[in-house]
Amino acid sequence: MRQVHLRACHLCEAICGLRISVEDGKVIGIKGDPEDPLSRGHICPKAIALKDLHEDKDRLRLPIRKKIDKAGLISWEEIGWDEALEETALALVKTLNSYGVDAIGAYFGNPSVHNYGMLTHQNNLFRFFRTKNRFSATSVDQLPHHLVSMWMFGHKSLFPIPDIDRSDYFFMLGANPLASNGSMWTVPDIKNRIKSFKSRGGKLIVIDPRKTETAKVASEHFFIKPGTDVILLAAVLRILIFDLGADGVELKSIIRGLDKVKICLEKFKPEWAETVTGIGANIIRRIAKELYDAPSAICYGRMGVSTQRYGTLCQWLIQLINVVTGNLDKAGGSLFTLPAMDQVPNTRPGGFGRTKSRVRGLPEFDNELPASTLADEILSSGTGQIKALFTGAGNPVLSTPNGSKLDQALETLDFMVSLDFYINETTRHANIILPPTSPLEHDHYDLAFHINSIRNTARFNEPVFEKPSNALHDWEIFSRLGELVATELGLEPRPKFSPAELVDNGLKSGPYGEGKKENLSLEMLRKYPSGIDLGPLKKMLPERLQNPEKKIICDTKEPIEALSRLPVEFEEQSGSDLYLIGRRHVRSNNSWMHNFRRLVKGKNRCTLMMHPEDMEKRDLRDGNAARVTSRVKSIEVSVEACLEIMRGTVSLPHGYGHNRKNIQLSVAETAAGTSCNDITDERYLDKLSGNAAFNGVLVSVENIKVGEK
Ligand SMILES: Nc1nc2c(c(=O)[nH]1)N[C@H]1C(S)=C(S)[C@@H](COP(=O)(O)OP(=O)(O)OC[C@H]3O[C@@H](n4cnc5c(=O)[nH]c(N)nc54)[C@H](O)[C@@H]3O)O[C@H]1N2
Ligand SMILES: Nc1nc2c(c(=O)[nH]1)N[C@H]1C(S)=C(S)[C@@H](COP(=O)(O)OP(=O)(O)OC[C@H]3O[C@@H](n4cnc5c(=O)[nH]c(N)nc54)[C@H](O)[C@@H]3O)O[C@H]1N2
Ligand code: SF4
Ligand SMILES: [Mo]
Repeated sequence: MRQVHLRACHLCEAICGLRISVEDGKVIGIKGDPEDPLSRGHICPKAIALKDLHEDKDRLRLPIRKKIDKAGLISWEEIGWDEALEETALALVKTLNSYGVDAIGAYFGNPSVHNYGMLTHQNNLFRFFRTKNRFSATSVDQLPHHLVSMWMFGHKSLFPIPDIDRSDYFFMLGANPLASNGSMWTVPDIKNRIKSFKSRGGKLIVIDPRKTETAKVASEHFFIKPGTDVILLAAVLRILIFDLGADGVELKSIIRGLDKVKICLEKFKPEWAETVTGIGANIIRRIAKELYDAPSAICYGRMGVSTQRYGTLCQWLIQLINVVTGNLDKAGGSLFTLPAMDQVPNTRPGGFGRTKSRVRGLPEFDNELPASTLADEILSSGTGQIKALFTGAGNPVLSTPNGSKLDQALETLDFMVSLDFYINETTRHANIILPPTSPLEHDHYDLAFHINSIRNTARFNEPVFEKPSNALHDWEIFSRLGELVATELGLEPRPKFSPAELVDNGLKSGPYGEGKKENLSLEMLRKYPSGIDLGPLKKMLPERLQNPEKKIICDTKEPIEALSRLPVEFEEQSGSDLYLIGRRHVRSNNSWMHNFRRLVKGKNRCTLMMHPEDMEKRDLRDGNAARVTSRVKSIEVSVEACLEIMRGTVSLPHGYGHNRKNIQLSVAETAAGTSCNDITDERYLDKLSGNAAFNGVLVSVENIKVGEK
């Protein structure tokens, strides 16, 4: 019998609604759900691959333990859950008892934020291991957004969300939502939203060193020299404040410390910005004026400006632009969400720099250290050295800077356990891999992405398939491990609640819960599996601000000092070298969706895009093999001639490099590509936050044949 299940796609931040048809226990079709209030039927090609993920022969169904024979050959044996969990719990407790809590390291990857059970239940285990050595994909991604939100609005998760559906003007830097489907901005069906924005007369300006898919549908696109956006943004803010007198309009009475920002802006004249960024002073003036004059406007930046050497200053300046133009907390500008499960009042606001990493002295944020120093903390001996590592839903060997150093470091651990359903470039180093259920076998609620959404919506989905008898969900693995560790330590485990029960409580006590007109509960959401629309984003200031003053704080010491140092500190990176930037493709998803034939078929996508003039100087032709060298290492890649990339810049996607030994990704291995994070630099960071700077890494490129002559 055919059944249609309604379920969110959890693969990216767009959280599209799906209609999954199932017959005889098999997925026979996946389509968009037109009833979903947010995605309105939109999906991208990755959604169909949920079937492939579910059926993938390489996906682990049972725990495995590594065996190494006398000749050093590695094999894996399937073991029972009891054995696997006990061995893991004992190894972690042993590490704790022998070396102290900081000897236990943890790294959580991106999908842990897309799987609510991993969020709700991590602490069932980690409440016993309050280690300083916690790492996650945050510090190779959106760390600057959290810091800026904490500094300005009083909470790490208070993100201003671009209200594109009601806006008149959009100034977008370093984002390519047509490929990524939006980030820190849950905005499914972005292509049509941009289309209707433009047909209403909206103007979209894109700043990017590559003429991306998004730049192509923009009203105007300007190339920028990688890593220089901070100067552009400071120049725009200077014009707004100095020349146009922008002061926040209606926000004026709740802004604190703008005068201090103003003092630091003096040097950022548009003429200087032109020489640094490559964007004309007259264009910078015009953009500032248009932002000022537009009835409503958005300034938004993503990976291209977050993961570069001034990531935090860029995000801070972006929000200051939204504030002074009066576009924060305004329809058509950027507004805060009010999610049905509102974590803002119930979670830690975040903290910064309260501890430092042992080896390099990098600051903590919200009890996590920058992933760029994970390898150092494993390799450098001394008190606090990581001896045992827990990874969950991550692949830092391919996704963090200088991944090959981490690759080597992982081999030196006493013990490693990975919560993952693949043997990938990272988990191959584990002693034990604990595979959770397939995503279609557990229920789903988007704890994280309703916070970033362009409308307030809520949706809960039942599992598509029953859980197999011998399988555990991610959250059950955390619970079981927590219980075992508690027994070992003679402590109490956390009370048993399922993620669904926690969501039910959160909904009932939330802003649309019991006693409110919506009366939301899990029972209610179950009746509407396409989701419930709670309306457009609304004005919420100053009440929503989480600092005691209820003010928008502009004069936080750290960014103010960094901005005042910038004119003297800003070094022109120069020479005959090239800047490396990343790119995303709609059929790929970080490092882990290359094992599905329907997504990877076609021409090689792991190419180094390069402008023909830069190629000619290096005697390179389209398709040639080239050696790309950074401070860290050299790799070999195939070059792709591209007129749409700025001269002096080269682009290589991340997440490839599936040619390492002993992984088990049979399709990915056939189109292995090269890991661009073998040449990104763990010492090239956004200094203010410790976030990775993937974009703007200096590299040289040479024709391999020429180089070898
Ligand atoms: N050069 C460069 N590097 C980058 C980036 C870049 O733009 N350029 N982008 C960075 C960004 S933004 C990010 S977010 C990171 C991502 O980096 P990571 O989060 O470290 O890696 P992913 O590739 O997302 O790997 C996800 C892993 O989770 C597993 N997984 C998937 N679903 C589940 C699940 O439900 N449960 C469990 N237990 N496991 C699951 C997959 O099998 C896979 O092994 O990469 C970063 N690295
Ligand atoms: N298909 C697909 N979708 C995804 C992902 C994926 O891997 N594949 N990953 C998901 C994740 S984890 C994330 S975080 C989001 C990321 O979402 P986005 O940030 O929207 O995606 P990117 O493609 O990384 O866009 C960054 C852009 O910045 C540009 N850029 C590079 N350097 C600079 C610079 O110095 N200045 C400026 N102005 N621009 C620069 C790049 O050319 C690129 O176009 O995407 C999510 N969605
Ligand atoms: S855009 Fe694609 S991958 Fe992202 S949620 Fe929608 S269907 Fe899934
Ligand atoms: Mo990300």
